[in-house]
Amino acid sequence: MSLFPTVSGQWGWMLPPAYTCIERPVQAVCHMVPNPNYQVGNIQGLVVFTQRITCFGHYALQVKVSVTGLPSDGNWTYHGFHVHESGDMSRGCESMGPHFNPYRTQHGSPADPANRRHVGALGNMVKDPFGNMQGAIFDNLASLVGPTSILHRGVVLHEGQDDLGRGGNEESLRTGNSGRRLACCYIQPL
Ligand SMILES: [Cu+2]
Ligand SMILES: [Zn+2]
Repeated sequence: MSLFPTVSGQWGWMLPPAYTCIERPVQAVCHMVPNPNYQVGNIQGLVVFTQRITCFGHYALQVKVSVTGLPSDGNWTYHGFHVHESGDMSRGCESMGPHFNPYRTQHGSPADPANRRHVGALGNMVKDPFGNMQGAIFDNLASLVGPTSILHRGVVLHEGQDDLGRGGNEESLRTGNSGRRLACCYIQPL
């Protein structure tokens, strides 16, 4: 016996298809590799994206990051961490293009409203004095479904700190002055 009784005739159009309302967690992974165009340190890492998709919409995207082997001067440092437009790593991290920016807005902080940040602007990740990075981000704009989906795009970890659009120059509103690309990866749906 099926969940919905069979209704035929003039009322058949009222039945929802059985798959319209399935609650599910969606996941994606990204295996960080050093930028072949700029090899510093001995970088390895993993980014895991998890999001609950429900019948009524979706929850914030959880981004878990763990990276080791970053070059370190022995201090805690901030590093720009973004989703870039393309998943293309054929010419290293540089071929991943600019920040993922479907709404054609200026660069900003993940706390800024959607019209004043890039969808890919996930802000900064903190590196410890030993060259390790461990942490989680929740983001309300970047998603694994819909128009702001980051699937098949790229994650780039930068050498410098993202000024979150507050740097007072033109580059700040484009890239956050995060500097060179240390490592990157392709966002692969699980
Ligand atoms: Cu970036
Ligand atoms: Zn940006």
